[in-house]
Parts: sequence; structure tokens; C-alpha cells
Amino acid sequence: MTSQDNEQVIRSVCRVCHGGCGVLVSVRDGKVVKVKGDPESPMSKGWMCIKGMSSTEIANHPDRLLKPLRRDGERGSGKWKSISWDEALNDISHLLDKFRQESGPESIALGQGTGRHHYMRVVRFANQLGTPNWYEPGLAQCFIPRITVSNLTYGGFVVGDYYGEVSPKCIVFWGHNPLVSGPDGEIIALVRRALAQGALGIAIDPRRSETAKRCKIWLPIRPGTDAALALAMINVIINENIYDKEFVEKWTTGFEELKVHVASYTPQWAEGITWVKSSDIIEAARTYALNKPAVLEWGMAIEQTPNSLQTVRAIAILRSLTGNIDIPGGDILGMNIIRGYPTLKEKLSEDALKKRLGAGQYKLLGGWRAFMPSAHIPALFNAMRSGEPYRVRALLIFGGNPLTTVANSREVYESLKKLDLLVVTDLFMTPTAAIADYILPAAFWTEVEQLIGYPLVAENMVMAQQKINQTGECRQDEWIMDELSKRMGLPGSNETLHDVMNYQLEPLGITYQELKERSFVHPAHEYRKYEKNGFRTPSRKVELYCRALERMGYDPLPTYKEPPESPLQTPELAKEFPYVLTTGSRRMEFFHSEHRQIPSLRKRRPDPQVELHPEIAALHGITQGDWVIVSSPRGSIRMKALVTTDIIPGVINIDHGWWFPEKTGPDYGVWESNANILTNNAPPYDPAFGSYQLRGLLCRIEKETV
Ligand SMILES: Nc1nc2c(c(=O)[nH]1)N[C@H]1C(S)=C(S)[C@@H](COP(=O)(O)OP(=O)(O)OC[C@H]3O[C@@H](n4cnc5c(=O)[nH]c(N)nc54)[C@H](O)[C@@H]3O)O[C@H]1N2
Ligand SMILES: Nc1nc2c(c(=O)[nH]1)N[C@H]1C(S)=C(S)[C@@H](COP(=O)(O)OP(=O)(O)OC[C@H]3O[C@@H](n4cnc5c(=O)[nH]c(N)nc54)[C@H](O)[C@@H]3O)O[C@H]1N2
Ligand code: SF4
Ligand SMILES: [Mo]
Repeated sequence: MTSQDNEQVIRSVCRVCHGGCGVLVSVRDGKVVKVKGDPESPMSKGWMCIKGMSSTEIANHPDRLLKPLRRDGERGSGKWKSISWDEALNDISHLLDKFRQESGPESIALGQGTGRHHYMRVVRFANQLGTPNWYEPGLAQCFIPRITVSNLTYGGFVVGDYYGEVSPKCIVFWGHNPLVSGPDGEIIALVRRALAQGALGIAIDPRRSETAKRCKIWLPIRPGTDAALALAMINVIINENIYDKEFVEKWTTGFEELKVHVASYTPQWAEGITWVKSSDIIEAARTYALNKPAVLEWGMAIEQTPNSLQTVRAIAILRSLTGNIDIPGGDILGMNIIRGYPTLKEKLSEDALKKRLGAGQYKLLGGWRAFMPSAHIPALFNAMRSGEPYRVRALLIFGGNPLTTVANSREVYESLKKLDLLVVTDLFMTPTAAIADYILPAAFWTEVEQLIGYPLVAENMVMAQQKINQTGECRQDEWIMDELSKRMGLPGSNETLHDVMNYQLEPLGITYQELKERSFVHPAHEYRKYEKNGFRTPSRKVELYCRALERMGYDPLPTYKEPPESPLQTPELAKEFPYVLTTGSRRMEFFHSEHRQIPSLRKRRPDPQVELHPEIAALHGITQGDWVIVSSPRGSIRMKALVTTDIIPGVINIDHGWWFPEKTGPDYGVWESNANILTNNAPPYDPAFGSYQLRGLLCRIEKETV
């Protein structure tokens, strides 16, 4: 910390996105006045993206919520009364106590957003309350399939090794665009460096994304068909004998079964399904297998499908066949240097476990083998709406905007309207907050104390976020949950935020206070950890054939299933909706539904965008910048056309997360350009995770007529 003219510079970690970039924050008179990349950060080395660079604008934005608000009229009337924290917390805790007594703890649900600093605190709060019902809009659609499959297949979570002495020779970007969406396991600057150092890139993406543009090979795939492509690549690597024989023999189980299983999944078979030329599939498989060390980056495009388990499994197997696990410059197993968060899961009763919505069916989402057991989103919102199998009466959301980020926004709206209590904690007013009973003002990342294990889930290093300033009466989410727990006398409510952080840091022999002084701890990476004790799977090997899955009633070897709504599966519907729709490709300027009110970011991307190929645009008389109506069997939205050859002709790509803070509430334009009006939350879901389909649906487009 340095001081000059009343200005202090304090080291912390940016969390405008999932976070991870080291930052030097300048504060003057209690206000953040400047942020700058920290050159000493071992991860980001001084780099920051434009969202992070806008932190000053976000922190000091005039629309920040500054005080707790209680509804003072009908829901959504826009009438609010400022109340004290004491009043808000007393009211809410009394209501929660009442619901628990009248309808059981499961009638209270908790919601949150993606990868925030308080993520695990929400899980703990659910366990303290005794409710099995919490959710986050990612989960089955984001990360849980990758983490779970990684654990089942290799006994741990893997991330690309951009951090050591050896740079990867090849990087596969599978439904992942880290040059825009990082950090999501990696940091943009490090991926860019690896590519600049000569790594051969292979992008598997229906769009020639920012990352695909830097790749040697682009496989333009039909959305939703990734498992077929992965199976064909396995087929090529085995048939051409270019797999890592020593690794496969010594460290895997089930190779012979896999070989037989994939024999019919030829590149020619996959071409008909994926629209990728078989010669390109063969070239990609060879390039990946023959250029070691290689990283295989997987994004959440492979999870937003009702075949998420088997898609992710097929891709996971590619890493094992090529022996790219836990080697320098390959995909490395996490070191998990800090202790797991004390979620108090032991406090959840047997009865509560049985009542977790959707858990009986989606065993890897909500059952005992699940990585982080949660409720199935469609089942939870259905219970709010219909009272089946029991009524969910209250929802407390800590940083989420489900009206824009959960599939089928209209049903989400109907569900939220049925609640007896909706509490939303956020930095800003949102369309979801606008229909709440209470709104609580959340602290921004410069106002928060927390640990950040990096990369998320792998936790190869740990950094300290520190409280630098205070805005209005904003409070860190953890504080709110701590205060509610204390008022309700819940188990674990005597443990403070610092107690929890110190417990997590214990294996490193330091406290949070000491970590703050050091900024980070980053031990040297230990490669090939499996050579000591084997992999952390039942066979101590990589499980190409997964018996655990078989025992749960799921296919032990990966399979392909056509998406339930697609040109091949529903050809009649495809006559009316002839294009394949994909949603949500990340944009540099925004984090999901956030930042539309931040002038410097919005200026760069003022309108919601649809990407389509010139051939399709011509068919519909659409030209660059026209407003276009995109429709699916669920509804229609308007978007501005970006006509580009960087997308497959038959595919339409739309932004997600759009609403318009500048418009009037309570809707703030959420029914105009919101991708989730078009998406589907109906079955079939992935049989293990319950994932629904956000990519690879059907749509049509037309020019808007005024
Ligand atoms: N169609 C479609 N839908 C998608 C996706 C897609 O690709 N396509 N992607 C899905 C995925 S992968 C995800 S992870 C979800 C994300 O879904 P969400 O997490 O719901 O999305 P966000 O807009 O990032 O966050 C919601 C709110 O959190 C607030 N916020 C930010 N920081 C804090 C904080 O520290 N505390 C509190 N209390 N509030 C805070 C923001 O102001 C914002 O209003 O969206 C999903 N929805
Ligand atoms: N700037 C910014 N960064 C973010 C986020 C954000 O909102 N903004 N969100 C964060 C979150 S929660 C997440 S989950 C990650 C997600 O980040 P990524 O995993 O990179 O996901 P996307 O950018 O949504 O999609 C990656 C690519 O998949 C392609 N794609 C679409 N459908 C398919 C398909 O069916 N198959 C294949 N193979 N490719 C397909 C898209 O064209 C896109 O280029 O980003 C994180 N980082
Ligand atoms: S990539 Fe994320 S952590 Fe890094 S500067 Fe941007 S918003 Fe902040
Ligand atoms: Mo996500």
C-alpha cells in the first residue's frame, strides 16, 4: 500500500467477471478513482480487460443501490421505501422463520449468479436454513458437467497449463472463446501469449470467433452436435494408431471397450451430423494427437444441451488418449491448495435431501454423487408456479437476474410473481429486482473481503480480495447471510467470514491477514501427480469406461443423441423454423445481463445483436444494421443484424442477457430482446445433469417492419 496526496494505492483482485486479474486500486476520500493492472500478479501480469478497466465507472455509478428498500405498493409498482438494515434483516428473518414453521425449510429457495465471491456462502446458507433448494443459472448449463466428468474420468478437475515453463504446442478451443470469455480457467493475455508463441489452434465453433480467427484450423460445427464430432475424433486417433500407447496402457481402463464402441463413429458418419467435412475432422484429430503437449479448452457450449453428460465425456476422453494430462504445457490437474469451503452440508437432514427438487432424477446435479448438489431449475420454478410437488414460497437471490438468464423468461416471470417473498440483493436495479418485495444493496468487488482460488475449482494459487472502500450502505453478500443466520439462530452462525477464510487457508499455514500482506500464494506446480498414487478414481486410472456411471444407470461409454429440437429430429418444425439457433456467445463489454448502464461499455456495443450469414440475410432482404425479428416456437425478439461470413449459413447466433436500464420499469425492456424468451426449459433434459437446451434450437428470422 502506498500513499500520495491523500491517495492510496491498494492491491486487490478484480471480480467484475469470475475474476482473477491482479489490480492496483487507487482510492481518494473513500472513492475508487483509478484501477490499473498489477504487473506483479503471477497470473495477469498487469493485463486487464475493458470491463475491469471500467471498475471506477461501475463502483461510482449514480444508479448503484445504496440502501435497503422495501416495497411500498403493489409488486412491480416501482414504489419503494428506504429502510434501515436492521428493519430489513428483522423483517426478512421473521418471514423466513414463519415459512420454515408453516411449510418446512424446503419452501424457502436460494438463488445466485455465476461464480461470484459469495458463491459457496449461499450453499452454506441453504444448508444452515435446512433447505435443499438452491440454484444458480449456470450449474447444469455451465461447469457442473465439466467438473463432474473430469472428476469421474481423471479424479480431479483439469485446466490448461499456461503458467509454467513449457508452452502448449497445440490448443483445441471446443465451444470456447477464451480471448473474449477468459478468465474462465485461463486468462486472456496468457492464451494470447501461447498462440503468439506458435501453438497450433483448433477452434470447434459455428462462428469464426475472436479465438477461431487466431487458429490454424476452424471446424464450423452445427450447434448441439459436439458429441458426434468428438466420437469421430476418437475413432481417427484409435484407428490411425496415433494415441499415446504408453499412457493408455499404463494409466487408463476400458480402452478395448472404447475401441469397439467407436468403430462405427467414422468421420463420414460425423460429417452428416455435424456439417464438418470429414477431411477436416481427420486433420484436426491428427493435429491434436501429434502435437504434444496440447491443451484442450472446453467451453460451456458443450453443456447447454440435453446430451451434456455424454458430450463432455467424449471430449474428456480425447485428453486421456493423447496422454495430455498433468504434463507441462498440457491439461493439468488442480492442486487445490486451500481447504474446501465449510458448507455445513452435514446439517441438511435426510428428509430435506429427499425433498431436493429434481435430485431423484438428475443424480449428478442433485444426488449424493453430485459435485455440489443443487435443485433442478425447471423443477424449482415449476414448484413456485404450480405448488407441485410442494409450494416454494420464498426466494432470496444474491446476485442473479433470472428474468434474463434462466430459460423461458415468461415462465420465470410467472413463477416469481407467485412467491410470497422475493428478496433480491444486487448492485443495481434490474427487471428481476423490480418485482421483488425487498432489495438489498450489494458491495462491489472493491468493497469486499474474500479469498480467490485460481483458476476456479483447480485452485493452484490463492489471492486476497480486500475491502478498499465503502459505498452508501452497501454490504458484502456474506455479511447479509451472516446477519440473517444470527437473527434466526441457525447452526454455524457464530463463525465469522474471517473464521471461514482462516480455516480454508490453514493448510498453507497463513491467515487472511497474512495473505493480504503477501497478496497471493502460488506454489510451484507439481506435474504428473498420478505417478505417486495413481488417479483419484476407483481404478486409480483414467476411466475411459466409467463403471460409476454404469452403476447409476448412465452409459459408461459416450454416445451421440440428436438434439430434441433440430432439423434432423423435428423436420416438420424445421419447415417453419429453418435455422439453427445458438445463444449467448460472450461479448467483451458485458458480463451476462450486466453493464448495459455503463456508458463506456454500452457505447461500444449499444444494441443486442444477431449474427447471420450474407446468404441468409439476402434471402430475407436483411442488410447490415437492420432490426430483425428472431422467432422460435416459444416467442419473438428484436435484434440488430450483424451480417458476416464468420458464421455457418444455416446458423443464427444471438446475444443473451439483454434488458434496457434506460427504459421504464418494472420491465426495463426485458421483453424486447431477451434471448431466453426463445429458449426452452421443457424436457427432455440431460438424464444425469438435467441440462436444458440453450444452443442448437430452431428459429426463423425476418426483417422488422415498422
Ligand atoms: N440463453 C442463454 N442464457 C444463459 C446463458 C447462455 O449462454 N445463453 N449462459 C448461462 C450461464 S453459463 C450463466 S453462468 C448465467 C449467468 O446468469 P446470472 O449470474 O444471473 O447473470 P449476471 O447478469 O452475471 O448476474 C446477475 C446480477 O448479479 C449482480 N451482481 C454482480 N456482482 C454482484 C455481487 O457481488 N453481489 C450481488 N448480490 N450481486 C451482484 C449483477 O448486477 C446482475 O444484476 O446465465 C445463463 N444464461
Ligand atoms: N466478457 C464476458 N466473459 C465471460 C462471461 C460474460 O458474460 N462476458 N460469462 C462467463 C461465464 S459464466 C461463462 S459460462 C463463460 C463462457 O464462455 P465460453 O465457454 O467461451 O462460452 P461462449 O462465449 O458463450 O461460447 C463459446 C463459443 O461457443 C460457440 N458455440 C455456440 N454454440 C455452440 C455449439 O453448439 N457447439 C460448439 N462447439 N460451439 C458453439 C459460440 O459461437 C462461441 O464462440 O464465459 C465467462 N466469461
Ligand atoms: S478479465 Fe475479468 S478479472 Fe480480468 S480485468 Fe476483466 S473483468 Fe476483471
Ligand atoms: Mo456460466
